[in-house]
Amino acid sequence: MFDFLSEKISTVFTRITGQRKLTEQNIKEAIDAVHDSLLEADVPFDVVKAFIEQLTAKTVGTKLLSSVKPTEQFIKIAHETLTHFLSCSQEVVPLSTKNKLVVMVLGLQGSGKTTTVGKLARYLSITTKKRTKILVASVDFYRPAAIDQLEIVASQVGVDFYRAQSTDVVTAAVEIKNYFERQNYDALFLDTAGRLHVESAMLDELKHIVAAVKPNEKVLVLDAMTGQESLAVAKAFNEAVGFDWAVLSKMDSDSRAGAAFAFAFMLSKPIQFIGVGEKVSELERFHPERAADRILGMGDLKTLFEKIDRLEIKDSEKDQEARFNRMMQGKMTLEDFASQMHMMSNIGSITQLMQYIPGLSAQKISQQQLADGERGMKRFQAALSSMTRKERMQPAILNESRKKRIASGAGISVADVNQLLQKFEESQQFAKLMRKRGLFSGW
Ligand SMILES: Nc1nc2c(ncn2[C@@H]2O[C@H](COP(=O)(O)OP(=O)(O)OP(=O)(O)O)[C@@H](O)[C@H]2O)c(=O)[nH]1
Ligand SMILES: [Mg+2]
Repeated sequence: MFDFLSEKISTVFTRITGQRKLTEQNIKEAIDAVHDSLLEADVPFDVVKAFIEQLTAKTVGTKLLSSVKPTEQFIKIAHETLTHFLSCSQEVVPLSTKNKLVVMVLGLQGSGKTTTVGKLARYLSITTKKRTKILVASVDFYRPAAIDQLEIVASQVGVDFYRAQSTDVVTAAVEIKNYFERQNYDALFLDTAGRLHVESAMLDELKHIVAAVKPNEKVLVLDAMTGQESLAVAKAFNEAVGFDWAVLSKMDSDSRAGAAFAFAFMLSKPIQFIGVGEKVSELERFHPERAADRILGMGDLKTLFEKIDRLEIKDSEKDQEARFNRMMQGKMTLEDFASQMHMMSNIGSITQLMQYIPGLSAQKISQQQLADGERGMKRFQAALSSMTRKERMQPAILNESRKKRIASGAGISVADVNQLLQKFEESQQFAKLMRKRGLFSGW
């Protein structure tokens, strides 16, 4: 997400870390380099100026140099200043289901509203413990296929969809709200129409919808690819309709993330989520502290763990425990191997995973190696899925003719199947070895 900025700024910090002594002069040089990197990342000039002033005030001429570890101290101060800068003084908890939740999604045409409605509905359905009844609906009557698009998204996510009978925007909004209440839903996500530019007709219409449905959270979707322009858009929406928090979509694009950097400072509202791809699962929470980690090149393990946690909800605790016990006893089956692999592929591709792991930035491993790794995983998955359950539970029964059948069913070679079995055998041996050495004791 902040790759561009991170690449520039982490180089500055790596250089400092490599120096044995820190002087006023090299602190100043580092701050100047941060200044230039921010401008290059498309952060508005005034915002860069404000940030550099804060950073300078906390470092130059302070007791930093006489501290025990000046370099660590400097990086810590930079991290704190950055976190504070990306944070919003207003603490807002998004998607609160304490009361009935009505979320209205606003934004320009093509900013990603409909996709974001699906992503947020999915996020809510995964993260709430109790069974939350979620409804999505749209009052976008401008583009003929807009409502059908939302219906498809709803079915992908597995939430309910309602199509208003009326095609008058405000009447339809009231109809949707009534349906939501009558059917006793817990949460409603209302998709709205966008226009190409901020214009008074659109803003007036949104105001009428707000008055009709009284949303408790108004969410602005901004396209990160539009850079600084998106900040002006946010200001216009805020003045005319108001909003509570924002989602920055298309952060997977090679946009320079200047808008994300400047948002809290300029709007005094938080970014709560970022869109990182077209799929409904490609949504992440935005955490200022973690964004600061990333910008400074500290990786983002926390986001990765959260992704894993969310998946674990689906994998029942009992299954996990049983699998773990089998692994401890060196009795893991190919069935276990398959579910582990399935979980991995749900978390994301290897390339995606890499960016979260500090020190493992994708640059250090060649694209070719990554692509080979991904292909290998896919072949393994294909082989596993063309085996019968019995074969997965007792791989010892796999003879040559069974292997041939699996290979042709999966569209791979017998050598690939053998390679899978060998990897599986290695992992079994490894588990046994760990157990022998008592490394599992105390779990
Ligand atoms: N790469 C990427 N594409 C996205 C993301 N969010 C949305 N898109 C794509 O952006 C395009 C527009 O998304 P929509 O959700 O239809 O946007 P919208 O704001 O509802 O558009 P209108 O209804 O026409 O105003 C689609 O092709 C989406 O797949 C994202 O986070 N990353
Ligand atoms: Mg739409």
